[in-house]
Amino acid sequence: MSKASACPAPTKPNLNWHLMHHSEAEHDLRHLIVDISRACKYISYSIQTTEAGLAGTKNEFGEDQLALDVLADKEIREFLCESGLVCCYISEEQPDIVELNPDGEYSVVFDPLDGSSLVDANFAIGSIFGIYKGGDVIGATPREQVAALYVLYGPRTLLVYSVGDGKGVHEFILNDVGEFVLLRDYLGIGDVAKNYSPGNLRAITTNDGYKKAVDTWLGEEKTLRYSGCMVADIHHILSKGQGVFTNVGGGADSKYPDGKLRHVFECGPFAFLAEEAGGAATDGTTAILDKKITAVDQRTPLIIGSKNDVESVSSLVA
Ligand code: AHM
Ligand code: MG
Repeated sequence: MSKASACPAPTKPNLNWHLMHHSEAEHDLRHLIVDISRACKYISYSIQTTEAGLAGTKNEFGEDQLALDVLADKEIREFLCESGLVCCYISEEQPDIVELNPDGEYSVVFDPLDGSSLVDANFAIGSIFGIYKGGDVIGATPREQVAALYVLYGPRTLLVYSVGDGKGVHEFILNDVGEFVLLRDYLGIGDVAKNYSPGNLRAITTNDGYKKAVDTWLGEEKTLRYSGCMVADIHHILSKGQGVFTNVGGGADSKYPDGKLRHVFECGPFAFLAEEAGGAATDGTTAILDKKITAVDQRTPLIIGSKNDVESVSSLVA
């Protein structure tokens, strides 16, 4: 007679259970991801309860920091410290690599609150994370990430993570008792985009290839989906199972010669998730996952989403 397990699979798997039993993440990596998710619960609460205003300080790029940017950065730092698992981190809100526990085996790269200028308009915003083993993120490539995740603070708070290696990309929802529970597993990105999401659109005045790409999308009558928060815009692709998101440069004399987005903590984590979901991410010539990280503030063009469209836009803008 076979024995009945005393611990059957839960009807609603939570993040910790999923990391343990589905993704079979190493003990410490699982704890680190859960600790990051705990920080994001506080951020989610702060967004709902804190009045959005300027903190009166500037980040390393000279941009005004919002009170919520600073708060989110602090909340994440506290949980990374508490975990004891992190030797250093790179944050959009910090000018340099921040050293934490010298014995910590992981590095974390993050944008604490992406799209925070949209807070007053009550648009969706998000947090982005990439996790590396060891302390040498500069000189590494994003393919060396051992996990990537983001949290989207919209009408609902969602968390999407992957540990790569064919284990898939999975979506969780923050429920009323403060638990991230599985909403959809194995998010996938099909090869053909019906939706397009054109960031740094000002670049079409000087980047002919980008203009051609946008004209093509218009001619094909694709559907525009652009909110101004890459977390929301790329989540749209993962959620609908297709789409293409771009943020490319406008040439040497333009405001953003290499596009607006940062390689290490914005593009790298999303490239990891997109490839795992069956999509692609490139700067036009090199896969984002294979592009070396040279500096904390390195920017890169990004074309991400459905493979066929990523390829056709790349051939125009490369
Ligand atoms: P942020 O990290 O300062 O919020 O900037 C990044 C954001 C992305 O989320 C978004 O895709 C992009 O900036 C929008 O830029 P633009 O308004 O120029 O299209
Ligand atoms: Mg950002």
